[in-house]
Amino acid sequence: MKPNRFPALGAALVAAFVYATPALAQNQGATKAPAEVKAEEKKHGISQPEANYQAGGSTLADVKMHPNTNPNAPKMTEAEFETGRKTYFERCAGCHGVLRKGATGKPLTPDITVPKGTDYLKIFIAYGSAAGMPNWLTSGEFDEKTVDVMARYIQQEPPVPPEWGMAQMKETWKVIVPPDQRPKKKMNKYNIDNIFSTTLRDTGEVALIDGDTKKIINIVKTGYAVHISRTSASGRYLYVIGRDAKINMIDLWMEKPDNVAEVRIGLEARSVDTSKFKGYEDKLAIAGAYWPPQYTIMKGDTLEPMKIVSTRGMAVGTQEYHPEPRVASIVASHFKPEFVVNVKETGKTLMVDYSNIDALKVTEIGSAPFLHDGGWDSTKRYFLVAANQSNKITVIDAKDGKLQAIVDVGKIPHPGRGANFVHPKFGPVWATGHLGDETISLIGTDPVKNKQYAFKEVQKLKGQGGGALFIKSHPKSKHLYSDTPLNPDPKISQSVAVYDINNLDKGFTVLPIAEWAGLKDDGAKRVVQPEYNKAGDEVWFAVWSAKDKESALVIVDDKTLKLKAVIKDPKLITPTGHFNVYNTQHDVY
Ligand code: DHE
Repeated sequence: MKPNRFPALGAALVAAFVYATPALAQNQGATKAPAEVKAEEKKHGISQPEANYQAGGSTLADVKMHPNTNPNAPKMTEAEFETGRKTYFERCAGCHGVLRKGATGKPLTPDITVPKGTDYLKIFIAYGSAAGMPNWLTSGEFDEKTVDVMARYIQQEPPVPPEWGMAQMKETWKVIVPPDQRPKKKMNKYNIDNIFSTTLRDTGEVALIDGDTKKIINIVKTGYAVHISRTSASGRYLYVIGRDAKINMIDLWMEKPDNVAEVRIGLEARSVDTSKFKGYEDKLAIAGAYWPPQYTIMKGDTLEPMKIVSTRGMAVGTQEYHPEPRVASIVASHFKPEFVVNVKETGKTLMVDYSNIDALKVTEIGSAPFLHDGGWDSTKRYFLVAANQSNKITVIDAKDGKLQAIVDVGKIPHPGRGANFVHPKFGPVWATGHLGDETISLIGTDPVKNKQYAFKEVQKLKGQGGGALFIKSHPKSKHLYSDTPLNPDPKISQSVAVYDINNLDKGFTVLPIAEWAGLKDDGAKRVVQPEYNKAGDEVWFAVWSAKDKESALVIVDDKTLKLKAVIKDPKLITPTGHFNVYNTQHDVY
């Protein structure tokens, strides 16, 4: 099985990748008047960004599977089954699950779908539902034929993708430069602490950018639809994971930093991190997979897979078996030799003790389903993670290994790693924005000096609108930045809101980041992910347009809130996330 790469995919498939790619976004946002979009939202009871977020694409679309037909279901030709399968993994699996047992969307197994019948299912697929199902026909995403194929496809037995164990991992594991042939000291003049690793989503690459000179150091080939970068505890290595579950390890000491090892830990994945506890720096890496549902612990210097642990099991609350609980965010504890692994569908945070992986101890902390992304509080004792479809933030105490609190927030919290700052009234707080509404929730994080506010939502700020993905501040900054790249109104998706943290009641200032980029064409220009430089006096943003349009990075002077620099280069294709080496290494946000 060969992983398909974006260049080989058709425009429709590219558009299928969620949240919406800018290509899809233009379809849904820029070409429709905001009033029209609002009317649609009203009709369906969900916002467009939310629908896009729900309609997840999966790398499993290109994986060979045995066609399982069902004698009680309407007939399908082999070609129709394959179209249905591909479309399902491109559009539906993100919500309904690989095995169709339900995730954030409803279960779609034949025992449920066959009694409903083809005509009922066609209407549902065509027009959507207030509960969150997108209107695939009326939005123009599917034609009538596809609706018919999908209505019949979901009545067949779901095909099961292959497992991915040690043998498959070892086959894909490559040490490009063995540890003893790597530099003994830093061989370049770069200020490594201030290098940025920028995701070039649709080319399967990262751009390493010198934060001091704003020049591109290297464009490094990585996995397909690359997702995040994380830094090793020493700051020397960068680990990058693609949606195809390929991890690349980049050595920043090389004269020209580049890949030194790679491995595929599954067929679909989103998260990677490395051991940070004293005595274990750079020793181990960990990555979590969406499929198969498992996490893998690897050697930190070569990515040699050492231990694979399945996350299949019972969900919190219902205590029902879930066959595919996906691994969402992973962070390394600073208090213990532990990885904090957040499992989406079962709503469990696993504190994985890596001090002896042959006798692995895992503390399982149940909270709420659909754990997604999150970050540390300023002391790095508490990990705050969004249970996004549950509209809650779960707080894990990494020191005592227990659930500290579950905090109700707005609709579909999406913090990225969140933002820490000292509130003039409530003391240290951590902030998250939301995909489903315009609010920003501030949660108190200091149980010592501000006990009455600790782990409560102490304030709701009003932001520009829903569709927020990332929020950021810095210990040296007086500002809080919130993006809204998935808002259907281009004015909002192409700008950011900035708050003065000492004067939050004043509201926000809007920075027209996309306009400042001065791009020559009419791309979606979504402004994504504020990220500070090491000094905390600049904030970087990606202006994300489709693959065939110009994109850019825009850098703002944090003191004056004025434009400081624009980085443009034909090689900067679909930039999305960016990760400053020092801030990622030390969890500064
Ligand atoms: Fe992400 C983080 C999953 C779509 C940009 N994203 C994460 C994490 C998870 C996740 C589990 C936390 C990783 C961690 O901390 O260990 N993302 C998913 C999805 O399942 C989803 C919704 C659909 C998909 O098919 O992948 C999705 N993500 C996107 C995008 O469309 C974004 C905006 C653009 C892109 O590059 O694909 C996007 N996700 C990001 C970024 C982070 C991230 C930039 C890291 C934020 C940080 O500050 O650490």
